[in-house]
Amino acid sequence: RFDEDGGVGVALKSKPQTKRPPLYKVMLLNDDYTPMEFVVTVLERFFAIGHSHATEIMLTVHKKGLAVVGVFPFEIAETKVMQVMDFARRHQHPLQCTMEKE
Ligand code: TYC
Repeated sequence: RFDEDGGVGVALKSKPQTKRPPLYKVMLLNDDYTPMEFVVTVLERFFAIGHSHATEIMLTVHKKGLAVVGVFPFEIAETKVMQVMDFARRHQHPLQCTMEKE
């Protein structure tokens, strides 16, 4: 029995519900003015990264231009970006922190 819906084409198929919430990469961008030690402090304070690894990440940003510093659900990523941007602004450094869907 064809065309039981009278040709309207009602979509009945549903996807298997296996979706996880989207994750967002939080990135630091290089600039010429923010002191290296300030960037290390940001990574320690807002991303709970130890001093040695924080120094490595900071140097990666310095050399490559940017680095992913963490991957989080939207609201956490958004909060990290706001905290870092506010901290940098309060210290009058041009450090930029952005997020991007993974
Ligand atoms: N390039 C900066 C300097 O030479 C250091 C720096 C590293 C700045 C990482 C920003 O996200 C950054 N002082």
